[in-house]
Amino acid sequence: MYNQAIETLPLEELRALQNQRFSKMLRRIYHHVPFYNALFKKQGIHLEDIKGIEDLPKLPFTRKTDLRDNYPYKMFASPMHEIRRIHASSGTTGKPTVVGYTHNDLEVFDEVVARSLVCAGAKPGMKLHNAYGYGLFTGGLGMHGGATKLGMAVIPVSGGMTDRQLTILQDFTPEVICCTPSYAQTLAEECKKRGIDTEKLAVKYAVLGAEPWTEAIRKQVEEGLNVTATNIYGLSEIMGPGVSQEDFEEKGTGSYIWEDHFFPEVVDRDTGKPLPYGEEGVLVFTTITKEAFPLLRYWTNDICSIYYDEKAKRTHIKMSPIKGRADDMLIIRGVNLFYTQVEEVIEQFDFLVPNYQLIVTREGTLDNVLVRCEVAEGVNINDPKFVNLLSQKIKNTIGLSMKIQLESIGSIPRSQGGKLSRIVDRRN
Ligand code: DLL
Repeated sequence: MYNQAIETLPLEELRALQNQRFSKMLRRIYHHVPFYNALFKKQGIHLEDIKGIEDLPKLPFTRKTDLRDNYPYKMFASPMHEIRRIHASSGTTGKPTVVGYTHNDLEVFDEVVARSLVCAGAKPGMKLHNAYGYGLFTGGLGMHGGATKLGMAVIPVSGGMTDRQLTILQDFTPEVICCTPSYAQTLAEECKKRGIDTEKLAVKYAVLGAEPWTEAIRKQVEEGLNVTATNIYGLSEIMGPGVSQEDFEEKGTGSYIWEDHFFPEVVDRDTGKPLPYGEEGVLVFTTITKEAFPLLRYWTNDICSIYYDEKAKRTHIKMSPIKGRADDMLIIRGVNLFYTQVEEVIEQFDFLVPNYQLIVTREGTLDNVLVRCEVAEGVNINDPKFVNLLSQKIKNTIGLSMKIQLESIGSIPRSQGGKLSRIVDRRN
């Protein structure tokens, strides 16, 4: 572990630490962020009534629209001369969300990424092939800082230019690679196409995140690149990558949330009521150590559950893989649908590979989904048996009839380096 004392801190001590940090954070936002000051006054919230994190449900959520309304710097709790870095995440509409970091914030960022990298299998002395985008996106510089802190040699490749990525992967002998899962699929596929013997590559671990992915992609990437692949989660508003990370020896049991810095809740998406551990809802974070950009009960819109895993190496809470973002959820004939649900069905068939796309159309008042999915090598796309198997399974597990179009390898768009959109919505 990178920070054994903290990562295995007994729960009571962790709670005490969180409470102490939370109380400080509350005072900071009240006194330094006019938005929160006005909100607390408007809602009649008095700081002395908030005793600790157990009182979080009494406090309001912060939403993406609040950040947009306070664009670009009005949510900052530190003066500009204390800000050392600015990142931004572009939404689908309108202005980006701008986030800032003080020197201390960047130290924390490095710490949580260093912890995450060790959790993923990395060690000091190894080389990191960093294929997350550098720039305003937090992925590139975020992973870079944490890897440096851990004592790795960072190869700052950034995303895209697949030819160059493959040369570096072979010649620079990195033991660890990080990129989006969809780009790892692209790299795995290109290795195969070019006859690169992945047994000969030094790379052993892949740290994948920034978009939802399931076991189907894990299997494809692990086999295709000859690596152990784990999940890294995060968002710019809360920090960037390294809010949570899956352990390479505990694959499939969820990702540790570094809860000495980011306090999680899962709430009902309609009522906002906190849900018990293990129940699926919207993930909400309160940052308890951030200086420049502290957020109270930030509504991530990401759907998952959180739970303690008694068999785990660390004491921190875990989160399940993100099913999708609430605003990316499709409602098809009254049924809620995340694309990861289709991916989970695809995983069950050896004749399919998880290169797929959902095309949503509307005929009259009825919404339809067409699943385009590629087949494994040598599978006949015209054999109705395969279409029937997939469409039946989708109907039985998701409860929706979808049209299926099987396609040969290479037909469906690939990630060119960053996040990949798997839904094409043609309804408007
Ligand atoms: O994607 C930060 C990051 C970089 C995370 C590199 C991991 C690796 P944003 O661009 O602000 O930040 O996007 C954040 O991406 O709210 C989720 O919807 C999604 N997301 C991030 N990681 C995962 C993941 C970065 N592991 C948004 N699984 C988040 C599923 C993820 N979704």
